[in-house]
Amino acid sequence: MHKTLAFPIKGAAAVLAASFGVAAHAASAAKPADAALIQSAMSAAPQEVSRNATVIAMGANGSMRTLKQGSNGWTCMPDDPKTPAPDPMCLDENGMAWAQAWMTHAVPPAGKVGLAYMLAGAADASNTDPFADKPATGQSWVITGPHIMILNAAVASSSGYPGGAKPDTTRPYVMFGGTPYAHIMLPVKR
Ligand SMILES: [Cu+2]
Repeated sequence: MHKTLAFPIKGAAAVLAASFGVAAHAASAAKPADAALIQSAMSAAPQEVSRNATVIAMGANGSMRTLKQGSNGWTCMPDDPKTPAPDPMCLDENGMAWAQAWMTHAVPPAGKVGLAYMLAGAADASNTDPFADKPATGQSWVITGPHIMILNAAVASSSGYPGGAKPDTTRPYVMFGGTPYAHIMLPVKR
C-alpha cells in the first residue's frame, strides 16, 4: 500500500456525488449535443490529426463557438445539417484563413496554400457559385466522396484540372474555378 491517498479520496468523492444525484464528471464532460458535434467534426480527418484539433461550431449568424480547444493548429467543424450529406471538415491554419475569407466574402490570402480534410465526403450547392446555399433551378447538389482540398486559387487554376457546373467528383476537379475561392478537390477513396 504505497499508493497516495488521492485515489481513495477521489473514489469517495465520486460515491458521495453519485449518492446526491450529482454527476461526478459534470464539470469536465461536454453536453451530449456538443459531444455529438465534436465526434462529427473529428470524423473529417485521420485520428492523428483530429485528436488534437480545435473543434468549433458555426452559429446561424456566422458566429463561432469553441467546443474543444486543440493544440496542433488544425480546426474541425461538424456536419452542416442544412446540406443533404455529411460534410464535416478539418482545416489547417492556412485553410482556416481561407475559410474565414470565404465566409466573410473577402479575398483569401494569395500567398498561402490551405489544406483540408473532408473524409466523410461533402455536399455542395454549386461547383461554380461560392455563395450558393441551394442548387440553382434545374441543378442538383454536387456530391463528393471522401476527399482532401488544396485551398489556393492560383494553385487550382494552374493545376489544369477541370471545373464547371457538373464535375466528375470521382476524380480530381476544381471547385469555384475562376473565383478567388477556386480550390482543388482530390478524392482519396471511393
Ligand atoms: Cu470543395
